[in-house]
Amino acid sequence: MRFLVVLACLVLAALARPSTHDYLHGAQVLRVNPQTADQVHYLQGLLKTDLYDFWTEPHGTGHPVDIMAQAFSVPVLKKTLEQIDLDFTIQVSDVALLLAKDREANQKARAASGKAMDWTSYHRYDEIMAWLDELASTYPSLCSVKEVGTTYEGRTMKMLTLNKGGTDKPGIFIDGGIHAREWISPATVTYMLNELVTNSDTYDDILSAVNFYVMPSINPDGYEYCHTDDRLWRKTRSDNGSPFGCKGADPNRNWGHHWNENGASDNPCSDIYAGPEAFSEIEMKNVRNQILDQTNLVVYLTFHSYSQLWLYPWGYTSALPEDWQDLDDLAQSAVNALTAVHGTIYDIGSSTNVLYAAAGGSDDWAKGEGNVKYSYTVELRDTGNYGFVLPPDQIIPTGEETFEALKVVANFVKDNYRTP
Ligand code: 0X9
Ligand code: ZN
Repeated sequence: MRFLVVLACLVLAALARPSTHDYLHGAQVLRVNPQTADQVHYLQGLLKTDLYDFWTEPHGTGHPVDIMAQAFSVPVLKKTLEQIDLDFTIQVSDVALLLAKDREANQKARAASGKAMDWTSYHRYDEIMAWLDELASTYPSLCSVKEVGTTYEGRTMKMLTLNKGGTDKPGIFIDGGIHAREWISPATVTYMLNELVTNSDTYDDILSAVNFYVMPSINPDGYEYCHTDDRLWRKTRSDNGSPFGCKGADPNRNWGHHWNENGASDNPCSDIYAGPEAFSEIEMKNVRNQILDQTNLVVYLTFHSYSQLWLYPWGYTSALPEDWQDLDDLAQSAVNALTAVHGTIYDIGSSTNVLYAAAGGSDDWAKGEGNVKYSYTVELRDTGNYGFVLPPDQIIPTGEETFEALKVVANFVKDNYRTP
């Protein structure tokens, strides 16, 4: 009976995620390293209960898993782990403190720079969109901005196109920020875009042969909600009729290729809620339409964090696409160039085999339905020291190394694909 009461309290508290960081005071992130298949299965079961926020998901023995528990449930989690003989280390001892420090670091960097846009701090959605407009007006012969729709809360979504070589060149589609809390993603995408545009003479060979379609922040409502209310928000902000008032769907479980078959939830309160149907989320529909609009896309790159992984389809099954070796080869070259910059190590493989099965991802859709051969999910820095709360002084090094990888991919397209 006592157990049931505790469980009911845990469930209610987990469902009611208040919109301030108060709920994170004393919250901890524990790291466990399952050594047996039973331990992995147990953790996978625990994930499904939605009692804790799994910063990384269990996907096999020897792969560390980071689990965030609110203060009141830390002792319960520790006891649970002890019961299955799982040692843990405390990765973050007070999440609220980590967030407060991060906020301060961001504000300081911001004040020191005084610029409307730079890569020493994380920027708000409107600032990123204003910067896209400014790029297009400063470099009109190189790029243009297109408004591609509005979000659930009415924000305008924009895409920057670089098509110096003409409209029918082979293309690379890049997006960032699908998961709201993964701030290093929009920051890295804008860093790379800035490099390409402001050094266009250096990259003239690439820019003349390859088109780029770039959407740095494709979950704007979620991203803004992170800034204003809950730094650790992952999903969109739509209302899917949850009786508990839970908002949003996981935008990376919402795409229509084997939608909701695996690794997603039907519970609107879950962080991996697939949504009521494929493309229920207007933001994902908007991005999908832009991918479909391009006739000659060769590469799709979607940037996430964290774990330092270069992943390719499939995410819905452990089977591999028949051309997986081509995707693996290009990934290896890209990662070699990335590692050469600051020594950052990445793992490479299919997302089900390296991570876990999770259907409804944008990468699977781009390959399976959008016919984009080289479709990748890149999980940027780090491997868990800061997780989603990567300090702003890591934006530039992350941008530098990831840009080298992008150049390898772009040169590959230039050398191997011609205008039809
Ligand atoms: O689970 C995800 O959506 C991605 N990891 S994250 O920690 N950033 O949430 C991985 C997605 C890999 N691709 C597919 N499963 N299709
Ligand atoms: Zn993500």
